[in-house]
Amino acid sequence: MEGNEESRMRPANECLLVIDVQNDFCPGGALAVEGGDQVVESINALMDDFSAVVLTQDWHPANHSSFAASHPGRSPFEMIELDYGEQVLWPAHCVQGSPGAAFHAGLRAERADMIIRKGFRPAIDSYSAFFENDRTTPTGLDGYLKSRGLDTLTLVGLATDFCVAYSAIDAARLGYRVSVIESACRAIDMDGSLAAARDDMKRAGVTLA
Ligand code: VGL
Ligand code: ZN
Repeated sequence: MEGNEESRMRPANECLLVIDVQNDFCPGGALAVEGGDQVVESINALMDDFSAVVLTQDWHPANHSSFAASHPGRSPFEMIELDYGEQVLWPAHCVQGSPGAAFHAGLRAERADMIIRKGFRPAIDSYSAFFENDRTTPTGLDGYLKSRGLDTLTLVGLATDFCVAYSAIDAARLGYRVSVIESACRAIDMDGSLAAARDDMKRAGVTLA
């Protein structure tokens, strides 16, 4: 990072959790986040400071229930009621195996110890890296981190107000020490969702760095 080439290695209990740095969330992608590709360089640099790096990958079947196209007559960014509660309808994105689901080509994905995929069940979306949107179905990440003795998490990636915030809040609830480096995140920010997500994260005890 500018002005500081020095990298300070974090202790062995710390993990860098990189959320959804995938082509569809970058400019030109199906659910592009403004400036989404701008996080890649700083995330790559941060990877050198951590002995544990985990990536998440949004990974939906083509008929996923979070896609507007799966609900005749509905449009992207509308809300809908699903079995587990309210769900935003999104443009089809991060379809399993598609170029849009791949990590940004500049991301040092080879540095990851673990890649956790989420949102692969047709009937449930999963913003959080820990629980699907029914808030109860686990992804398995908690078990992975705990069994490696990783209890302190730094989150970065896309999008601040959805997958990053949901992951950070769940992690805090699960007892992890959690910080989010906002300069290495970008937001969708629909209808004030970024301000709300920042408030929710702070209330959950997440440090916004
Ligand atoms: C995300 C909306 C739908 C995210 C994923 O990564 O923040 N947002 N799927
Ligand atoms: Zn998604």
